[in-house]
Amino acid sequence: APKREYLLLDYRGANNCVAVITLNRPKALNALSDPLMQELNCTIAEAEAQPNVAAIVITGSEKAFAAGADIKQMQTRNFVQVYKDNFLSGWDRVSSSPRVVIAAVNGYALGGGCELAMMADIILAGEKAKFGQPEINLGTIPGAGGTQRLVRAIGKSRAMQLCLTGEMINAKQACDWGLVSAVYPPDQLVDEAVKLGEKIASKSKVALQICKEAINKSYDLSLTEGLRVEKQLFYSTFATNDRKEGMTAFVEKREPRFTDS
Ligand code: CO8
Repeated sequence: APKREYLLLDYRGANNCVAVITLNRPKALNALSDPLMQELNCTIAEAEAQPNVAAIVITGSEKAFAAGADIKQMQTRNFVQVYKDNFLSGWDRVSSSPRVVIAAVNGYALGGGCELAMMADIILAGEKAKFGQPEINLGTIPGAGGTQRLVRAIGKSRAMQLCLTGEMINAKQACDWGLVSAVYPPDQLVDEAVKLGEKIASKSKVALQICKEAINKSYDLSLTEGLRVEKQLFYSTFATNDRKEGMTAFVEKREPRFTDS
């Protein structure tokens, strides 16, 4: 197995259907550095390649999901360096996973940490989670979706307020605003995320992937275009065995046996 320095990977749930990636750079509150993000990308690819894996949970510690991009790494860089090196390119790998990605956020999800959580399909939070985009306090702005995904998640006025003040919101607020879908006691959060992953894993993987693709299109397209794409993707499920099995099982009053084909 590849040596991992900044995170842990294990498989949980029935048939090991849920990969759990735990960010593990405690000394820096899981600050996201280039090496950590490279490791995360490789680990996601490894988890995706397991035929049983339908969902990937990304979590951190109870103190921090991730306290943002590594400020010490960025401190001395200049414009030409970040521009030439295309800094942050590849940091959005999570958002293009064909598997279902669940962020289980305990503690701080700040800056790049909040952005990483928003790249997931579903965010669950622990009661002590804190979300924010504090880049403005550093004289900069969010660079991996904070000004874009946050607006879509919570609306313009709230996104403006968070990004312009750098203030944090707690888990309850994040849930009320629709940034996260549920809040759990901190010590139960990862188990709940795995349970959710297991439930999702009982569906047809091909249907899950198509469904994700359709929902993600709503971010990019007008309603008319989005509805058109949805219809085509819906039709495409009729090319799968799983669609036939799902409807046949319903008619025969039994559980479907999906084969991901
Ligand atoms: N980068 C580097 N080191 C960090 C970071 C960070 N973002 N956050 C915390 N650390 C380090 C601290 O320097 C400290 O190290 P040391 O012991 O060597 O001094 C250690 O972690 C513990 O931190 P604190 O002592 O500060 O812990 P506190 O409990 O007192 O405070 C806070 C916790 C409030 C979370 C505080 O650490 C903090 O404010 N951190 C910075 C938060 C922030 O500004 N984040 C935004 C960074 S900019 C950014 O993310 C740009 C987005 C780019 C895109 C990313 C794509 C995924």
